[in-house]
Amino acid sequence: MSQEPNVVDAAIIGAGFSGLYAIKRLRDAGFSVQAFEAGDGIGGTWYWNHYPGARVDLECWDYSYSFSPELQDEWDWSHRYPTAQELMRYLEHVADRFKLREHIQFNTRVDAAEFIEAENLWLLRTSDGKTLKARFVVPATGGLSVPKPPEIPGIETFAGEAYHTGRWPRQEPAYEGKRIGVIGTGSSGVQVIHTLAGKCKHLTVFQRTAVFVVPAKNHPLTPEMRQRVRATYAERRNLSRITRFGIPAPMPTESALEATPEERQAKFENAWVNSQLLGFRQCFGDILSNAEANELVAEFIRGKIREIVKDPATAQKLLPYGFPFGTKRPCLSDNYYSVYNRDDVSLVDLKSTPIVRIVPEGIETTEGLIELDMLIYATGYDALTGALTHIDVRGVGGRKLNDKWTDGAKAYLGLMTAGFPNLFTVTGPGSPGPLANMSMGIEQHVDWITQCMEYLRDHGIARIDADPAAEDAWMQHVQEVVSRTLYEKANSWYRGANVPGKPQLFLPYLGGHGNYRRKCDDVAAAGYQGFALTRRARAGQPVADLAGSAA
Ligand code: NA7
Repeated sequence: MSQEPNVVDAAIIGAGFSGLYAIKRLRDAGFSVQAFEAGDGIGGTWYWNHYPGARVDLECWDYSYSFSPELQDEWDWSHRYPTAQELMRYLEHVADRFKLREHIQFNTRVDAAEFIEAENLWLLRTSDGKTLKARFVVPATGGLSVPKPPEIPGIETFAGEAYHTGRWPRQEPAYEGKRIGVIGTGSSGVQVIHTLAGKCKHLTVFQRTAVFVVPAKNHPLTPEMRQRVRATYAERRNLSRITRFGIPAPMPTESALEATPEERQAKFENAWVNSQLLGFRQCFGDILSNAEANELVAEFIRGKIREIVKDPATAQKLLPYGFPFGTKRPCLSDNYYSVYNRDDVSLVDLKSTPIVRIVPEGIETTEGLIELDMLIYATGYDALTGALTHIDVRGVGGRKLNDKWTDGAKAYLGLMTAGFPNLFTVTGPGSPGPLANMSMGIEQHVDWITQCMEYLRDHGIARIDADPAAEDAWMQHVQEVVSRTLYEKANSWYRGANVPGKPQLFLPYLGGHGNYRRKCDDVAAAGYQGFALTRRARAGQPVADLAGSAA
């Protein structure tokens, strides 16, 4: 499409799951593409998060690309939940098989992106001191890519080794014989804890909020298991495209409160034994919307914790309270609770024993010094918006994205933020994002973006921007939907509550992957309703504005 030198059709930021697929789809549709990746390899989230025990928490059949049946058939997953390392091998294979690497410039960060209105082009500045112009920008930057350090005084004084799970060193550290402290008990912390317990001299867990951890039931896959899935893969994917969570499991409608105690017990017990991330939520239709129904699940899991953890005082500290089950992502682990029965693992409950400061020798709590050789920060991310707000993005009139998002991020359908034309926010604020299968959501977004760019090319349209009114209405709808659930009762990263000073707004769309996909398709079919399209100027003709109508 682009005829000018040093101008590409699409600049893609990031070479993880979404960046790789964006390169493929846009290139195959005839667009020139240039991707930038800060790391020295592909993989995105999986490149940075390869800490001990890092695994995906959706089954491999679902957390993988669906665009190529050949790819599905030829790739043999080893486990139900693959490790970060295996996911990296998969993504490497995808990059090689579809010849994507030649479009990626590694070790290069996009520092700034400025929209040049007169040209309808974005000017990107990269960390190698160069610039590039692009008609479209596709930040495939991921929702969990900017680590959030713990806000603890003295952090810089620690004399031992210190790592954040989201920036794990390429050279695996040695753990044997070391006294290791882990701060944080979200998904990353839980995976680190159950993996390092028994592999170091002593493990001390610093827990601020106890989480719900359900069995992973991870296991190796046999050729027969793979064959069973392959035989119905197409149906599985088709079903996933219409469900709430983007996996092949429709949600029930019956209420937990209408079931008998015996029926509930049987369903919960089955969810525990045949566990998976959404198992408990699939027991009844109101687990995420009715506090009483939710508490039944919460109490069932607390009962399991009491059964597993032998020391009642430790068990008590591990019981999750203060937020409904499922409103922070539950964690998967087959041995998390039982590691607390080991003599070489101890738990510090920061609610009763807060950290005073980090010192060269370790962590000083209100009950004294805990000496450590290694500190692991599993303290999460500046999620969903962090990757974009860390780039100096300036749209129409030089407006900074950070200024626009001061009171909370906004994007129409999670795809575009008004005033920043031709910039697509892949799985952005207002899309289901992390509250549905991310790999499904990524493909849906990249497909939509590709089709949109094809439409613009075919209709001589130079610029597309979200209509501010449509954007406001959509974000209001996002808030209305979440208000019908229990999600806002948790201080989760879904609403920026984990980052001090970050505006608090619930960003993922909870209307369900299937409904959302339909809405996006309808908007496109109606000539991009809610978007303003501007036709390319021809000699002697003024630029025409087409408000969300077909050309
Ligand atoms: P999360 O889920 O944000 O968890 C971070 C954990 O770190 C959580 O337990 C936090 O406690 C804790 N934390 C954060 N800051 C501090 C400080 N300053 N002191 C003590 N503890 C702290 O991040 P993860 O990396 O585990 O998982 C992110 C997602 O990746 C996950 O949801 C899956 O989708 C995959 P808090 O709960 O805030 O009290």
